[in-house]
Amino acid sequence: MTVTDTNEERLIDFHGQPAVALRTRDGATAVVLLHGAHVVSWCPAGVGEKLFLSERSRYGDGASVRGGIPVIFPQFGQRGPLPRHGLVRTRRWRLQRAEAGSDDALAVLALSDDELTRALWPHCFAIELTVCVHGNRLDVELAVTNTGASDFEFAAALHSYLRVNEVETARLSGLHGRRFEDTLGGEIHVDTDETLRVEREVDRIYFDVTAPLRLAEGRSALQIAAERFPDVVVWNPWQDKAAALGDLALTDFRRFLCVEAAQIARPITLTPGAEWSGRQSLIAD
Ligand code: TA6
Repeated sequence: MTVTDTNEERLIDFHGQPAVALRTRDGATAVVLLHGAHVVSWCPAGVGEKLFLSERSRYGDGASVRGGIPVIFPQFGQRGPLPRHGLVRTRRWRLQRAEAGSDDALAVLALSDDELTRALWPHCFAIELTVCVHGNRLDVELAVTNTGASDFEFAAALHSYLRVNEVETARLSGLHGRRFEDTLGGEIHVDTDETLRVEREVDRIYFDVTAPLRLAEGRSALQIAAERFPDVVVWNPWQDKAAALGDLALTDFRRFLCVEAAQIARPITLTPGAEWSGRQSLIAD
């Protein structure tokens, strides 16, 4: 990318939190909080908001934002002894770089281990999140480096809350024939449906998904592609669980479907000095 105008990006205040605002020349925008390196907004050029963000979301130290794209590392959910979904979504990251090219804009945020993370997880790491907007496309890449002297193992995910007008009318395709764990009951199934329709609580981990997915609703659609994230989590809490969460309005569960790029079933082992990265790309039709 050629840097042509670094004034296009500036730190803004977003619900009392410092955030990076990205804008391309053709009008695509994204907002990334330093807290959690959390993407809270993405509007492709000429199109409205594509991510769901709860108006009741909590912000600041220790809070995890409800909506956008939470970064999950080094533990997914409660599959281990760490706080739910790991250590990095509730911490403040550093802005490493923000720049604009002739037709794109990107920000790189970084976080390393410190006393608090080592007290919970005794490993030395450096992680970076690169967020890039370009026309109708958003690329989010997570890179993890082992900066310590011994191996560690981790899971990771980009827990994207995709905005829909009415979740019951949305159709997710690309998962037909894939094996999945139904997290609600713990059983393993093979998906026999042509498209996934959400009409009740859904919490599934699909394994070894190789082709891009498509979330369609009416005339609009979003292509969801991933590199080096073999698993896909599909989640909607539905009415009762959403009400119990406390940071969603009554009918908010109808406004999103989480389609998460993930590495869960086979955690990554990193040797000292080694690096891993995974990417999710969202492309609006
Ligand atoms: O990714 C799905 C999931 O693990 C669900 O089980 C669900 O509870 C959700 O994430 C949200 O977790 P959170 O800790 O953000 O409330």
